[in-house]
Amino acid sequence: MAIQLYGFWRSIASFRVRVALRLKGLPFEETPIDILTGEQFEPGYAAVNAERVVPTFIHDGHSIFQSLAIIEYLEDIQPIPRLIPVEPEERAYARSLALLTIADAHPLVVPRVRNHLAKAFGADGKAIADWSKHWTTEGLTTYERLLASRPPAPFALGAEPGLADICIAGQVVGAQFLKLELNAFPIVAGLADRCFEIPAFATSHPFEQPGYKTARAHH
Ligand SMILES: N[C@@H](CCC(=O)N[C@@H](CS)C(=O)NCC(=O)O)C(=O)O
Repeated sequence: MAIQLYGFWRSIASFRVRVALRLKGLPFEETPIDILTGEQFEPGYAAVNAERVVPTFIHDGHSIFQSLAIIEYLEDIQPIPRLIPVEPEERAYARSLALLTIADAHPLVVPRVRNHLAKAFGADGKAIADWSKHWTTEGLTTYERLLASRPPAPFALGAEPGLADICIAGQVVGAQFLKLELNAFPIVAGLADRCFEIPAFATSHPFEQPGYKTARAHH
């Protein structure tokens, strides 16, 4: 059955799901929800996703949200190629690396948090950018420490790219949005470079999405 994805070009969580779908060779159609203009709150989409966020994944009559849940579902319906190792310890390590950005770093820089900083605390554009740079750098710093103690070979868990690499590459995309230098994070940067040599990653990058190209043409 056809796979439909509600996403947005700039959404790092949508990026994660796009890469997983492409690594698994599963065709999908993406419907954009502009989370910068507030389309996520319109009644039509609010009925699709109770959390009013992207991505939402629709397959076979099921609707699934949260990028990690979606990627684990993909792993269940199409186990090859594996994105999450089978051995319990490796599986836990892959999920730990994933949650570092999904649960800890990325949620601090999403539009609803940035908007709340402005509304509730009067933060201006610079203060919000500094906030985002701080938390994005924290995430990169932790990834660099982890990858230094277990060097990529050549990907985070071994020979093939998987869930952990998708999440680390997404954290690097966040740094690119903020024009952060990656010099202090050479192992993370090297891993991301290897990922973006792979078409599934390269074609899923926010700047490769039609919505980005349209937005840029209008500015
Ligand atoms: N933990 C969620 C994150 C979902 C999320 O926050 N998505 C962002 C875009 S990356 C969003 O839709 N934000 C809308 C908003 O903040 O108002 C996941 O991994 O799917």
